[in-house]
Amino acid sequence: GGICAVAAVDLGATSGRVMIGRVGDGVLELEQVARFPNGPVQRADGWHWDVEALWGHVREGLAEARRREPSIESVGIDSWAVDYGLLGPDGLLAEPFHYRDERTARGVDAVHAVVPFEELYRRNGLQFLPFNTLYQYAADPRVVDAEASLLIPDLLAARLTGRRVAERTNASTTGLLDVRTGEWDLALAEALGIPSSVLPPLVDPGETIGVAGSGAPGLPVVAVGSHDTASAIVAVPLSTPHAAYISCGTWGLVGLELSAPIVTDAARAANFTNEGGVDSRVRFLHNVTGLWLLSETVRAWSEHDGVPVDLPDLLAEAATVSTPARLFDADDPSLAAPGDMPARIAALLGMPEPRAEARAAFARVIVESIADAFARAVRTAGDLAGREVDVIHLVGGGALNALLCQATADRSGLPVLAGPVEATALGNVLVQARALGCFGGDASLDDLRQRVADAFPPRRFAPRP
Ligand code: LRH
Repeated sequence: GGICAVAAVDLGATSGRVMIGRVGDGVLELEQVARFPNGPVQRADGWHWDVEALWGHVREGLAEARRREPSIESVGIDSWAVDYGLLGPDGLLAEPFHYRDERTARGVDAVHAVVPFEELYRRNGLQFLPFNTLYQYAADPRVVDAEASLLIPDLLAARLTGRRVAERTNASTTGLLDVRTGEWDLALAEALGIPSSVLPPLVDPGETIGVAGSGAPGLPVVAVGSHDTASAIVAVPLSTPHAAYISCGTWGLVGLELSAPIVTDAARAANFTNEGGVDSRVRFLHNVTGLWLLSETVRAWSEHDGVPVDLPDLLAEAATVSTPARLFDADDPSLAAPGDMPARIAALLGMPEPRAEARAAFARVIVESIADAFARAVRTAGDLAGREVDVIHLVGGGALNALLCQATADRSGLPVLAGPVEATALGNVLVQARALGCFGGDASLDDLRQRVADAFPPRRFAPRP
């Protein structure tokens, strides 16, 4: 058969990319067309995303992708969850906030005063994260003035097509979807003073959102798992219900794929979430602070030194030091905000900030602390779901970090299968390709995952005693 080509826009919390995906018989490949930095930008009123810059990069990247591969049939967009732009008649009312801006704390109290967390969990199934969209709305008075509120991928899709929709997997991270029906919980929105008019019609991965205008003339925009984690889980080569996954980038999303949500008291107490997956699967997982701890540490040292600190070099050296005796809780809330990361970690450890010659050992403590949190979350996921977990798939950028993969295997006592690194972009590409009919008829998630396993055999890390 022939080859299908699609474009994938994948916006991560540290960088964004435009890729060409090619899919066919025995073919599954990605070509990176554009990569651009992304991250929190500080303005007078707090941390934001520079969405205008992202939009420019996306448009240019798509133009370049189509120059290189004129047969591209569609584009799909994914990004981090929860953040939104409020739209008025002339576009954005204001620059979207970054979920790490601390204004969300005010929203938490306001929401819980109206709907206690226990009830919220029963209704939306989400773990408590202070930046879930419903808390952000409670700290954002402009929401009542908006015509619509669009999550970041939907915002870009609307710029391309003129259509305002809410893709369902990402909408599940707002806290305003009913965890049982997958529809907007309008009664909840009303109770929280969020006008139902700002909540756009829901679409599912695989549906065509529209055809792009001047941003990418004539190109169909297809909904994918627009929550990056939903796309990543599509491309985890899970082969049994006993497999857990860790989607490891800025965050480590640790859990299981289920067919129905678990909203028990125990799941709530363990802070496990039930996010919406592609094909109505449930992403039953916990957010562990992931590579953010390393990237922020390296950023602080680079700023201090005035020259960039090389992460791969640092990790290679970290692998040579002995296993640290003391760890810190990677999930500690004090590590959420940008800036001063080495100082904040040192404070948790009760020690001074490391001098230059102790940096590798410090990096090792960070890696082991992340791995420890990963292992605990895998164990909890299995306990809560009543499943005997026997293997962990680790996908995303973290799969390149052999030290982290091995430490996760060692601390969990389970084999870690690392890769693909590009799970999110692959999941984005596969869902588009399926929607375009490139697989001839219907392909199940199992079929898609088999293609991933064939094209990207994972690297195995056996647990050491
Ligand atoms: C990972 C991610 C995660 C969310 C967080 C805001 O990029 O989408 O799934 O919890 O960002």
